[in-house]
Amino acid sequence: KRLILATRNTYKITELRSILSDAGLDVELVGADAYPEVPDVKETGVTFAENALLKAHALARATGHPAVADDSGLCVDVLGGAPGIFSARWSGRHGDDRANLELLLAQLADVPDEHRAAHFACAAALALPDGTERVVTGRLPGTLRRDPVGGGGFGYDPILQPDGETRTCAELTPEEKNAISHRGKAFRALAPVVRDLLG
Ligand code: ITT
Ligand code: NA
Repeated sequence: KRLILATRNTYKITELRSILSDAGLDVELVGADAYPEVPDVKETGVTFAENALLKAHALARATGHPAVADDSGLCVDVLGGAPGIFSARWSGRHGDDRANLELLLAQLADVPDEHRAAHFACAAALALPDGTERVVTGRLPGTLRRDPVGGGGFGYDPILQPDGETRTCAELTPEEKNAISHRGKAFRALAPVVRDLLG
């Protein structure tokens, strides 16, 4: 059985493949890049769950295969949850991780360490071609550093230090990050749901 991963973000594809195959799903995992003719959907939702469902439904409808999608971001307490669903385009340039991270650090320059709590959030959605849908969420709580540290991961990984860690997410191995991450939690919760619905 074929399951489409409704994302073009190569880091996410790598993370999702390893999380879903660790969960023992007996399916062929195919990235959205295998369907270049399917246009990207606009992320017009106001929550991570709405956006994840929009992406999953669009791919499932267009390909005739079940699809899973992720919508995720960084939520900063002192900014009332921003950047949130706007994390990938916080600087105005979608997908420019460096510009997004640097703008956020500048905005938080005057915020003292004890007020730098933040979390990564992820909604993981499954959609079937017949319109059936499921969505679950996961979180990774932590504190924001003042300067980026570490070369792994993507996005805001170099500035988020998970609670209970001395390293940033960008200093963790992929296995260590998957074990505690918002995306790991959400997709490990989604895996049995996928297994049940795909039979
Ligand atoms: P797709 O829509 O194709 O999945 P995208 O990168 O645009 O790719 P999102 O809309 O979900 O994905 O944006 C997520 C943004 O949130 C991403 O660009 C990062 O800035 C941030 N983010 C999400 N998960 C992260 C993680 O595990 N580590 C660091 N930053 C993360
Ligand atoms: Na998004």
